[in-house]
Amino acid sequence: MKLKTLLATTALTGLTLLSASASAFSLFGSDDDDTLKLGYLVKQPEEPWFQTEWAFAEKASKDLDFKLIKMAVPDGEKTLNAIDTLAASGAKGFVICTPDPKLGPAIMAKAKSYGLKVVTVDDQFLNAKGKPMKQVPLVMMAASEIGQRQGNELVKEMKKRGWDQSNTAVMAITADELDTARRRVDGSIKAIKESGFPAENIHRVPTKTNDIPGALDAANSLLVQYPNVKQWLIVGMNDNTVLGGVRATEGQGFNAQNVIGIGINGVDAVNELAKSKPTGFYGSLLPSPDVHGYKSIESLYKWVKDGVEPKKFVEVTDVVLITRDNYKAELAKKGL
Ligand code: FCA
Repeated sequence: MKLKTLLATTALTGLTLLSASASAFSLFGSDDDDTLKLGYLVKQPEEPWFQTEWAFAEKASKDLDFKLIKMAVPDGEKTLNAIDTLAASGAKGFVICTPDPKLGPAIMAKAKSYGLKVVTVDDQFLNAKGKPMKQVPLVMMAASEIGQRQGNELVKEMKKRGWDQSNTAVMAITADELDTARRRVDGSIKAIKESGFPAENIHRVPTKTNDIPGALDAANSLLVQYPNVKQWLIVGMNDNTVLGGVRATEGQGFNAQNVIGIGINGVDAVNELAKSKPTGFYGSLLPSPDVHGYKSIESLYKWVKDGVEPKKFVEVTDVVLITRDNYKAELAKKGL
């Protein structure tokens, strides 16, 4: 299925669920209906990344014959309400990408009170001391490695273009409170430094929100501080962060000739790569949202159905650089 059709279908089913979510019973059936029900809760349903996870979780639900309940949980209150709704519908567990890792203990306490099993995806829970809750199963991308790959690809493209490193700078848009984001960006900066790039030309700026507007604001505040930079390399934890950075450089008159941005997620960059003219967004690292979506819910299913405990940590390492030249073919390889 083409990515656009797949995402549109997922978004529509997601919306139907959301708009009707007032009544768990009318929506998902009651407790005495014996179809197995499992939830898939995501923090940012507007990101194609999460829509792709949902689509592949849906595929698993068809292959394995259970009912998938997709829910958007953009904040803590919605997350805890969603768990109540799931329990009332008779669901036996859920996969979650939490809107805030610090909600981990509250989510686990509520899930436990209803006897629901929990598998986390993408973002790891933190306990009250701010330490990872390693006892909760987690499926996530190899954050540091993918970050390093981002750094290496940026340097490779910069060298290919023969840029003078003395007037080139790195804009690294950070979100350090999210562990996976911190590890990706740190990995990227490490790789750039190791290539011999001047450390004093690497500038970090935190984003307030993990979306394009947040990253755009962060990037704007950085750009005004360095008016003499002639070329920018843009680092960020995902496509939207890097897209925000690229949009900010465009506002200052930069373009595809003097900006190289490489995102992470891939599926969130399709519209940008499909534009008729190239932009400063050179490409994106496409990991495996399909694997995350399928494997996480499959492991939950086996846990609920057959008592097989999931692995505590599944790290997904596959990643491919997609650019304007190869993105269609690479997405097609994954069935997107
Ligand atoms: C985090 C990011 C998402 C995606 C995911 C794998 O949750 O916010 O965009 O990169 O990790």
